[in-house]
Amino acid sequence: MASAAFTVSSPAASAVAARSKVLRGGKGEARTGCRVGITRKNFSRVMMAVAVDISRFEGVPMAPPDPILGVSEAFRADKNDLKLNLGVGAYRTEELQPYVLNVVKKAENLMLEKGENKEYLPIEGLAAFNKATAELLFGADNPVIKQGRVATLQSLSGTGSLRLAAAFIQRYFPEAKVLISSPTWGNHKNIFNDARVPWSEYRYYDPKTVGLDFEGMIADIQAAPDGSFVLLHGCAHNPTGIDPTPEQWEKIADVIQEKKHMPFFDVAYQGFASGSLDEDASSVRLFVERGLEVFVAQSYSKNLGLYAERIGAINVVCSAPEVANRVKSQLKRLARPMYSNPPIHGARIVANVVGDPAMFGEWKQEMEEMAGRIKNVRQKLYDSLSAKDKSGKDWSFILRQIGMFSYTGLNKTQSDNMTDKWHIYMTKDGRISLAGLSLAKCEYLADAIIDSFHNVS
Ligand code: PLA
Repeated sequence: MASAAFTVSSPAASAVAARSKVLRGGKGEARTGCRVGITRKNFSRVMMAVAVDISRFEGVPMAPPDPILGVSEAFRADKNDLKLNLGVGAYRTEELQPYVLNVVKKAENLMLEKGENKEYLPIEGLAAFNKATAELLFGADNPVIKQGRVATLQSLSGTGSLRLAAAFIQRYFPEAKVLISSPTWGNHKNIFNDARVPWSEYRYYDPKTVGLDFEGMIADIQAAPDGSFVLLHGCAHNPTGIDPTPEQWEKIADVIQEKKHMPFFDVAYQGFASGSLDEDASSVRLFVERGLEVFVAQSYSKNLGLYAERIGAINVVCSAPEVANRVKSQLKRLARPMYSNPPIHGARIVANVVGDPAMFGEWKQEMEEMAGRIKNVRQKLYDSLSAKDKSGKDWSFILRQIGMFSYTGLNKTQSDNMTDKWHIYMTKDGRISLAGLSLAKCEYLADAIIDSFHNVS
């Protein structure tokens, strides 16, 4: 029993040992690197499970629903016709239907015609995708690409890329902590927690101005220990929809440089904030132009509508090509035991679309249309709120926010009212996804917001 976490002595414990031996195949063979998951603490619970012969999972509690994806589950269970899902950031048409981009269908047809095989990809992913994704992010003629200073690994969309980078930080920068904005996308904390990377928050949102707390942000980044990682949303900050101005980005870069921090960008919405791929990458490019080493996680869930294909990348800009090679080798080493190698379908779609000038043009047009539709509902929501709300409240902050979301300022009780009374599903932090809203539903949403804001505290 070299692998057990405690010494077996009592008859009862021997029974457990015998049972666990049976469950492990009865041979009691030494399994190096594997520990029986029984500690003194949960030993009695396991004993009880054995005694009454009930599940060995008695000690596993029910997890709470996910604050974002759990909203979609609740929405599906609601039978009311008025229901509206503004929880997850997923683009819908004006008819509130999911949207597959025409250019994606075109690329998929081409792929089908070619009859390509389904062999494993290398650990680092599809070479044509990695080239295309780095060029899209940094710009094709960026010197860092020409000089081979970027380590790019295709990974499991934005989330998987962030998780891989977190594992890298945990392994090679065990002393460092990650600074994340307050608030941020809820899953950031889970990602760093699971990777055992310590994090703390920097001020970002100012409820008084419903804008950026720029002074607070700078002060907190300045006060962090030198060499910290600073997680930044490349564009369309989630959940607030508030981005720094170009001048503010310069100052953020100044402090990060001064403090020898490592900028770590999460770019989940390139092209979706402004409608322009280049404009939405300008924050990242500014840091790269300064010669800094930078981490960037990318996602194609939103801008190409490839949510379920799980396609994205982690890019690490390094000071020299030889450093990039080493970093890449270690990212591959981390990916191999986690998921071995990434899926091919989405990678081929991206590579085909970006690699073909005609399809690339079509994509940009469709992206502009999607971003445009979101801007239209944003305007209509603001107009409806301003016309209907007689209290004199200024709703113009909605127009100042960009991207898929609006951060309404509604608190948890008010958000509960939106769902319980109005069948409008949203996250409990007051965020609504405008990508899930139609022009036709703006007035209804405005009624619900006004009721929740003024009649519920
Ligand atoms: N980073 C940010 C800032 C995000 O908002 C999201 C997605 C991701 C990364 C990850 O996306 P991906 O793994 O699909 O590439 N945020 C969504 C969905 C749209 C979610 O929570 O998973 C959201 O509703 O906030």
